[in-house]
Amino acid sequence: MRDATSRRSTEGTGCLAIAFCLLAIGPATADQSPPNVLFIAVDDLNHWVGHLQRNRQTITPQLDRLAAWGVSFRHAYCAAPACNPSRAALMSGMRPSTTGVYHNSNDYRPHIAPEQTLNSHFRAHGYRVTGAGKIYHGTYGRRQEWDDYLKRPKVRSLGAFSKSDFNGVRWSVLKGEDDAVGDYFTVNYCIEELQQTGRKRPFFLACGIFRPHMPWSVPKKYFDMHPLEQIELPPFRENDLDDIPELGVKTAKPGGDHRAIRDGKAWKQAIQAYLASVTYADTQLGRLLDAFEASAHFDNTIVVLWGDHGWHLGEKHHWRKFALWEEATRAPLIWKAPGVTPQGAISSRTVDFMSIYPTLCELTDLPVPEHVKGRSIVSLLRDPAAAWPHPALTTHGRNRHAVRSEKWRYIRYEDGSEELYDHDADPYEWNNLADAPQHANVKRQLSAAFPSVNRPEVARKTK
Ligand SMILES: [Ca+2]
Ligand SMILES: [Ca+2]
Repeated sequence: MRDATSRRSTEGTGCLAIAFCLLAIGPATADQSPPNVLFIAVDDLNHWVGHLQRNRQTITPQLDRLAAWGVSFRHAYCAAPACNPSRAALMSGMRPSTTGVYHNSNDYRPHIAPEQTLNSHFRAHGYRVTGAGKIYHGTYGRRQEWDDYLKRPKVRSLGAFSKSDFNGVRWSVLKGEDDAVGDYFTVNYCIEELQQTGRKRPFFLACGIFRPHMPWSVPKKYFDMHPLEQIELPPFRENDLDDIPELGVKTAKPGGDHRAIRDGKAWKQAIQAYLASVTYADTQLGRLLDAFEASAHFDNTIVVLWGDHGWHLGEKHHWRKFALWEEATRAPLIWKAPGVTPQGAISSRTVDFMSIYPTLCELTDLPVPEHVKGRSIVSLLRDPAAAWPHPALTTHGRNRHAVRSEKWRYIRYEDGSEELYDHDADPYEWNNLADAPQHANVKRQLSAAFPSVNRPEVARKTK
């Protein structure tokens, strides 16, 4: 491994002279080859990440290490709170309300052209585009859009010490080591790609880590890092659903997962299993970051890491994603862009994942395709505290949206019912203020961010 300490100190002190720094280095200086892109997705990773401090039980030293290399966003939100529509939107640059791809059952492929995707765009502009693991949802990926993509590896199972299943919320305490889970091989593939040198084309390397997606089955050592007797429940109100519209209560489905888990006295066990899976994913990320730091590409590679949406673990009597509240919509977003991002900064500005496509284009001097409607956040990567008046938008079904500003969350369902939360006073969204007359103006202002076009849902895939 090369000397990371000296590199960091050089960058750190050099950038004290900010004006000089901006002149001296940039994403595409004349004597430098185009920057590579290391594109990392972590499936179902909510905001329980160490440096974001939402849940202090979590153990994520590698996510925190990556954040220390660049800029992490405290208020980053998915375009849709489910795997397929979130990823289809992020990778196409088009919102669910534009494509009609709202749910996991909506196969995006007839509605998003191959040349519209982020990976195709980079490939068309001379990048070697490769990947492994989960970038697109399930079986929906189009392998022909990639120069190479790891086939799903056969993972040799050594069995489990125990298994649990409550209404489909599932986990196992696995025997064996890190290679008992497929992510180990995803990361191996990406490490080998990072170790290549001498290629003529810049690379766009996509690493799709699957944990902490269910089943939360990871080796026992990760459960042992989160002892059951130390697990704490998230902040929670028994009567939290009392002031929520009917469609919101239906979203929470309190009689489903939550009842099964409480009846089974398994709430803390489930949290332990999620935390163990987060730490497993974090550990695999660490293997990737080690290889990246030791590679020839560290100083000329843009890194972006995103979770595809959040996850409830009993807040609002709800489990999983599939909702428009903070827990289901907020996910990590971390950027390292050489010559652009300061080190170890956290931005509080509200951004959503529609920003990723145009931001990557701007950082690499690629044109932004006409169909891509998100806003580049390069200005926030340069100055994480810069003014940013734009709220984040999340969509969960046709005409069902949430707008998030730094202070407010405003949800409007398709029947016109609403929720409004003041995050300055109520960070867990317990008090729905939507009916308070003094907030009518706030709702009116936030509603300007709702999309004007709400395309009908496309066909559902039949099994
Ligand atoms: Ca997901
Ligand atoms: Ca409530």
